[in-house]
Amino acid sequence: MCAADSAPLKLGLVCYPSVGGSGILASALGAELAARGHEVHFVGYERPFRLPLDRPRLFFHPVSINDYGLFKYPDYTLPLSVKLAEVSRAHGLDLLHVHYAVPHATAAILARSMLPRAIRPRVVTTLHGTDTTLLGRDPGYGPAISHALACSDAITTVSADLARETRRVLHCDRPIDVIHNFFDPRPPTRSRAEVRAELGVTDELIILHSSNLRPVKRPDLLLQTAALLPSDVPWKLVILAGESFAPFCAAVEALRLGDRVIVREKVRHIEDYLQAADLALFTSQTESFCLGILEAMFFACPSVASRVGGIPEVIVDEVSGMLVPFGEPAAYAAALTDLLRDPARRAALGRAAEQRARECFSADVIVPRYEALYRRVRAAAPMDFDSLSPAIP
Ligand code: GMT
Repeated sequence: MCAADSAPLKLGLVCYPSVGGSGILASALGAELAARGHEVHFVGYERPFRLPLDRPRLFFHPVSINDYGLFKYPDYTLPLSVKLAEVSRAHGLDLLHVHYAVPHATAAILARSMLPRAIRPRVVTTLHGTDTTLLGRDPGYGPAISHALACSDAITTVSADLARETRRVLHCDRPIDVIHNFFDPRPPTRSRAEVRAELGVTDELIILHSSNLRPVKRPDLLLQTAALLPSDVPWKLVILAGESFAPFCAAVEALRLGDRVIVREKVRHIEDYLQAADLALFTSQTESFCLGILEAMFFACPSVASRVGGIPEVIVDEVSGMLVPFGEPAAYAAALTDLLRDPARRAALGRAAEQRARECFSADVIVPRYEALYRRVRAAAPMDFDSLSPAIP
């Protein structure tokens, strides 16, 4: 390897700053890259939720959005592209790595084309899930996503399943690098006993669910499943909600789950709650990976989850968790009930889950794969965009 190959990189990262898996993953990646000596510049309308403050080589550049009277809908893509071009130029960025295609990949390729050829950064697009599975199918977005992928220097997906879906839905025939998600747990800030006391839990088993509660997460099935769990085993369902839980309070009451469900919104120290959990439940309809499952695995907490999308790449069924056909509350409840009643089995699955998380999905395994991709892309000749086949022929 020559010196240039191992030199630190200058990277621009873009993600949604809200509590969503793609933003959480991008924030963790940025922090890890900065800790490994690279210079990392986040660009976006808000500082990402889990991005650590005051770390060397980690910067945030806000994009200001003007709500001009003429616009019915404020535009973010153009100011983002201008800011990306400015930051690239000012800091000599090698590469822009955008997480979630819409609108970040389009903004990045526009930023690149605004700059003189000699200083154009490469563009890496990471697809996270609904940018392919939902927006990719939308005729108002699909061709723009296909075009942005065709113009990206490299494309990654967070699971092999999402790579297959991307080829199928977006007719993408470019190479796709599958790089699974990772998690790097911070030490909890409180003890397990302290967290359980805060939750008002005494001898009950904690079933955890963490998500942004969007419709694909199927919070309806989550609550219906809880309503079928046995009453002779002490348990509580702890929901860590990335968004407001208010829309679901009526369902909790209707299902008579008021004394079983405990909600915490937008928690900053998720590790505190992960260490207190005994089981986790994910009833998603689609899921390219499901970072929530992985976070629980790092704390030896096995999940019962839908057998959909990339989840079978995370959980080995009946070894490091339980996979259940999607959509049947009775099936999720049966799997959970078995585990609630069987501490030895729960512990065995938990141990296997933690081992798998550390061996396959730790920062030390995954981050070097992104670094290798960046170096490969930087070393390659710039793409010839004039030879691209048009997204709208
Ligand atoms: O695709 C989405 O729904 C958004 C995205 C997010 O930002 O929350 O979630 C996706 O990305 C996560 C991180 O890679 C994955 O763990 C989630 O499985 C995935 N969600 C879906 O595929 C529904």
